[in-house]
Amino acid sequence: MAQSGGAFAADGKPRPDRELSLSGTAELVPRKGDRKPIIRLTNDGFKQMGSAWLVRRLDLTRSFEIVFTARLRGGVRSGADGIAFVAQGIGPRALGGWGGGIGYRGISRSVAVEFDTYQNTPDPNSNHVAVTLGGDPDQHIATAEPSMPLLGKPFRARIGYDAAAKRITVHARALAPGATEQLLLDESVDVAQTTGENRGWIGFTGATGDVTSRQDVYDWAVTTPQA
Ligand SMILES: [Ca+2]
Repeated sequence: MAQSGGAFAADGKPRPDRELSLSGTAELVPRKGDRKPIIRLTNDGFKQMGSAWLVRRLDLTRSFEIVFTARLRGGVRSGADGIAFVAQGIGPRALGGWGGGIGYRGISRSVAVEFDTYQNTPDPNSNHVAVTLGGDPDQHIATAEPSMPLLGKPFRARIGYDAAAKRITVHARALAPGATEQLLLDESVDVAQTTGENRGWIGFTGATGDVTSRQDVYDWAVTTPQA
């Protein structure tokens, strides 16, 4: 397994400021030590949307896996709207709609795995994970309800793409001692075909609406199998 890079400084340490392209309300929040900064997609304000993409394109005809920790903290009113991992073929400044759009609505050539904390009309509940295509969060091709709450406490997600089988798998677990990982989704998706790109952009989006939350992603890493 090889760590997918971004830009690296002369001392070999990652340069997260050059590794990611941020749009909307997305910002990097430094952490102590050598740890990569937090990607803060929204900051508890109304009608925010943010996106953060790896500057370096990823070969979407190959398998990959991304792991990350997310912490979605509710605002004064219960938290909304959630975050998504997205692979897309639009570009490194792509940004979608606020509210139930989770920052990816309208990113037309995309595959999203959303972690949705607010029940809009098309949603099954206020705690679901779903795969959606073409930047349309109203059309879930698969949904699952995790056993842990997406809102409040941090959770660890692992999203794998098997390019040979053309399947996306989504695992998640609470970030607590003894928590077990749960397979949430295992869906047939052709990422390169759906994004229209053999080399596309991957990253995260998030949004708030009339209900808000602070939505952070951190400790993320992308791996690709060696040829
Ligand atoms: Ca929703």
